[in-house]
Amino acid sequence: MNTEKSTQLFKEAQRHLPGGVNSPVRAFKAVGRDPLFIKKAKGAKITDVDGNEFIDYIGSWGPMILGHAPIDVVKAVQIAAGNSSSFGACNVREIKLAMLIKKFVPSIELVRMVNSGTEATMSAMRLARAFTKREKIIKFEGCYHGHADSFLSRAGSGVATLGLPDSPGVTKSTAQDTLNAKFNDLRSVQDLIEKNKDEIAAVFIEPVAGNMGLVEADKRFLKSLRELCTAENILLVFDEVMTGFRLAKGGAQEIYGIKPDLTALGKIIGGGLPVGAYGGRREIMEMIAPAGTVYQAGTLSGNPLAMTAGLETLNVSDSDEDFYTDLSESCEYLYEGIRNNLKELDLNYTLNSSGSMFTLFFTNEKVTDFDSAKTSDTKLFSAYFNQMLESGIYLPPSQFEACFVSAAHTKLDFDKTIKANYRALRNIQK
Ligand code: KE4
Repeated sequence: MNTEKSTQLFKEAQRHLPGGVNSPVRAFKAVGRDPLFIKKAKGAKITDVDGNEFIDYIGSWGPMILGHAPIDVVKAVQIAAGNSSSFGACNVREIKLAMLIKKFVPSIELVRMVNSGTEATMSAMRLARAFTKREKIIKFEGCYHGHADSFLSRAGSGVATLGLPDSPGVTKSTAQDTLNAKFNDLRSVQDLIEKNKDEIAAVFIEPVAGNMGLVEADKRFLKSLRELCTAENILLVFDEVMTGFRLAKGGAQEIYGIKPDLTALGKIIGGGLPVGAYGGRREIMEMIAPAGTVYQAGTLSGNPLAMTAGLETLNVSDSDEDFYTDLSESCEYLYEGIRNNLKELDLNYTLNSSGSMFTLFFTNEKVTDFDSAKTSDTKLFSAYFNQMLESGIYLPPSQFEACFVSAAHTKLDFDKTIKANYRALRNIQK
C-alpha cells in the first residue's frame, strides 16, 4: 500500500505539532507506523491522501454513528453556516437539542452544553464537589474521562496506549484527591469509601468502558454501585461520552436501568462537531451559574453549527424506532464471523462487544477490567492492526480502544472485514 504522501505530511506535521498530531491516539505510536492523513470520508469508508480507501471502524472515535457525511446533517450544517457559525448568544437550537437529550435520557432534568467530553466530565466533577461539599473522587483503573488533571491517573485510552502511568504536570494535591478502584470490583470501591469516609464527592464510571478496550460493567456490580453511592450520599456520575446515543437512545443507563445523578455526554450529540454536555438532577444542576454559584462557561458552547449537527444526527435515530436494534443486530453478523474465524484457527482470543462497539483482545483471558485487558499481547495486536490496514480495514491503532460500527456499514463491508480478519489472524501466527 502506497502511503508516501502521508509519510511526507507526517514529517512536516512533526515540525509544527507535538508528535505531529493534535491528539495522541492518532499518532499510531503503538502500531509502529506513521499515521495516515485522511482526505475525505463518506458512509463507512475513509480515504487517505494517497487515495487508499478503508472500511472505517473508528468513526472519529464514536461520533459517526450514521456514517460519515450523512446528507441530512451536511445540508443542515451548510445552511446553518450561511447564518454564521457562532453568535456567542442564545439560539433556539440549544433548546431543541437540550429537549431531545432530556427526551432520550430521563435522568437528565437540566443540561449544559460544552465543547468536548473533557469539559463535560471536568464540569460535572466541579459541580459534584460543590453539591456534596466533599473533595475526593473515585474513578476506575482503565477508564478515561478526558484530560482534566483529576482524571489523568491510571487512565485508559491514549494514557494506557502510550504507557504513561500518570501525567506529569498534575499536582500532588490534585492526584491525592483522585482514588482508583477496580472495574467490576465492588469491594475495591467499598474499601476506598471506608478509608475516606464522608470525603468522597462522586464516583465516575464509564458504564460500558471503551477506553481499556471494550469492557461492560457487570449488571449486579453497577446496581450495587448505585445503591452504595446512594447510601453514602456520593453522586454517581455516568460518563456516557462514548455510550450516549450509541448503545441505545438512552445510552447505557437505559440498558442497565440505572439512574445516575449526573451524566456526561459528547461525540454523537455533536454529530462530529465539537460538543459535550453534562446534565442530571435539577437540584444539582441548578447550582451551575448563572442559576447558581458554580461557575462554568464557554465561548462556543451551544453554537448553532454544532447544535445543528447534533440535532440532525439525533433526529435520524429518533425518527427510526428500530435504529438501535437494527444496528446491534447487523453487528452480530460481524461478531459471529470473527468468532467463527477464531474457532477455525483454533484461537481463543477474547472478543468483547456491546451493541455497535467491540474490541478483539489478544489474550486468552476473559477481559473484565484493566488488569485483564493488559494481559493482551500488544505486539500481536500491532501486527494484526497492520495486516488489517493493508487489507483496507481501518481499526483504532491501540489494543486499549473500542471499534465503532455505523449504520452505514453494509453486509459487504462485514464480509470483507471477516475475510481480512481471517487472513490477518492466520498470518500473525507465523
Ligand atoms: P473529548 O474531550 O476527547 O471530547 O472526550 C473525552 C472523553 C471522555 N469520556 C470518554 C468515555 C471518552 O471516551 C472520551 C474521549 N475518547 C477518546 C477515545 N478513546 C477520544 C479520542 C482522542 O483522545 O483523540
